[in-house]
Amino acid sequence: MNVGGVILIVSVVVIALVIGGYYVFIPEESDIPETIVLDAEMGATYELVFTATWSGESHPSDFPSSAHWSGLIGATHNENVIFWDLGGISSDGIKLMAETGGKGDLIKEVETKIAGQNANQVLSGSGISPSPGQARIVFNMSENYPLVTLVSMVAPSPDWFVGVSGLSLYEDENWVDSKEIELFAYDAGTDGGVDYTSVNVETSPRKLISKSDYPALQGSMGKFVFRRLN
Ligand SMILES: [Ca+2]
Repeated sequence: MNVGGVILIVSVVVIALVIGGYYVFIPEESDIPETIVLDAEMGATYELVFTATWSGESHPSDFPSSAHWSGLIGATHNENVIFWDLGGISSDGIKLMAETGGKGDLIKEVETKIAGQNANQVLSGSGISPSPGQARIVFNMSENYPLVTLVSMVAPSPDWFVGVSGLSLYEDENWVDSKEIELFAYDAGTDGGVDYTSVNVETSPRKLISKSDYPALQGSMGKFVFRRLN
């Protein structure tokens, strides 16, 4: 073998090692948006994909022309707090979210719980417009705050929303790999409107949060899929 051949072989091997090493050492975090601050002390990082299937095909009766979903809003927290619950009374934050999609009051409620060390962070993301469609957020979980609450308004609607409350991503002393939640419409009990575009009818006192009994809104509206990234 001549010298040129040896140099060629050595070069190929070195390049292969470099390329191999390069791929081996790329951190998995590289596909997480840079805006996410990683603070995963004994924690985990998750993505949530909200897939809305609500459409003129799935819910043909009265399906509104401007069907969309308000921006995702919620929190990571511990079991000392409940931001909403089926059979409970809506807070001002849930009322505002369910009636208008506004996040402000719910953010204040989460911040109060953060100050009391019962919540860790506000979760906030984009909505979906039009529906059907998808939205995605990436967030960190800490072992002291293993629960997720996350909601989005059915829009337009009087006070209807979907979401999860106190969903645990930590089970049997481990972070779960994934969790899929089928979404059904709830009625926040704060507005008596009976169809998508009813005028505002303040419900006072507030009724209990319940599954929507609006005939046009029965069945799955979509799903939340939580998936552990690292
Ligand atoms: Ca209502």
